[in-house]
Amino acid sequence: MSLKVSINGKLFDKADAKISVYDHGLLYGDGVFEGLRSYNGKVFRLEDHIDRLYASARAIHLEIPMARSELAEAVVETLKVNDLTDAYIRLVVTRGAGSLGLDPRRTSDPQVIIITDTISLYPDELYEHGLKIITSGTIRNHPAALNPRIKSLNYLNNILAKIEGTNAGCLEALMLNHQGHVAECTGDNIFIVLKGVIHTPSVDSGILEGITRQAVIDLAREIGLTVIERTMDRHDIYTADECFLTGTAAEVIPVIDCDARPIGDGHPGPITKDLHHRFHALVRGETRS
Ligand code: PXG
Repeated sequence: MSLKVSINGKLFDKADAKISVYDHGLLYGDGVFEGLRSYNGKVFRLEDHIDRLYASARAIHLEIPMARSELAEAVVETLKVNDLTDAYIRLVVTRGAGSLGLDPRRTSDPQVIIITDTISLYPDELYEHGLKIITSGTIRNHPAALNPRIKSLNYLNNILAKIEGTNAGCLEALMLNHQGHVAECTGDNIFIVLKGVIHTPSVDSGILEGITRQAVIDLAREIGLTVIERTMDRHDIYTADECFLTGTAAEVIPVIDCDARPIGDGHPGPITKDLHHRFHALVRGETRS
């Protein structure tokens, strides 16, 4: 059976799920998206992702032609018809087809796309031994140009940084903001542990407010750890005891090396491992049938 893709509430076979070449999503990266995950047939923090999608759309003056509840139901329905339990879900809303000019008033039909598919994960080995990252020369978007809080279809900065990473043999790359402070990785938020305290770049560092990031901050505080959201520099990464990344695909993954400098003792740390397990338990608990 071929996978079904939902476009504007209608299901199409994957091969027939198509968008106009005049769509401003394609012509200009004019649209927004979300990446979600389901476990055991249930979507983790669906409402949070829907909220962030509508906020991103709001921020780019794009009205999603569907109620939130309708979209949430369509996500669940698409998972169900595809008989997927542990899946990756991509929501995309484009500005729709228009003329070959920038003016969004010439577009008429925003496209609401729901793709559900199998998820490709980091190899298990990396959770055990940790990830090496490098700092990319490509900075995160200047917030006054395109606010990183918006999950827009314009992800070229992150893709260029990702290429720098993979060319250097690293699966993730650290991105700084326009002031040279640490922002985040190309598709993951970053945390460090120093003397038992957790630090992560604040929202005003120019980051996407990750849903996994928030879940991990809440978990850490629940077990009595202090979490500080602040301006961070690479110095903080280089001198940390532990470092880890959070994201929908990655969950919680240890970082053991940045720019060829070992972090701490060069092995995943105890707080990172504990939070990884606790995050798993949280996800299992929230997605139990
Ligand atoms: N920063 C950036 C720039 C992201 O794109 C995150 C942080 C983590 O946010 P969440 O809400 O997922 O904890 C993201 C999310 C993919 C993929 O296909 C990327 C993300 C999420 C899911 C899949 O590479 N990035």
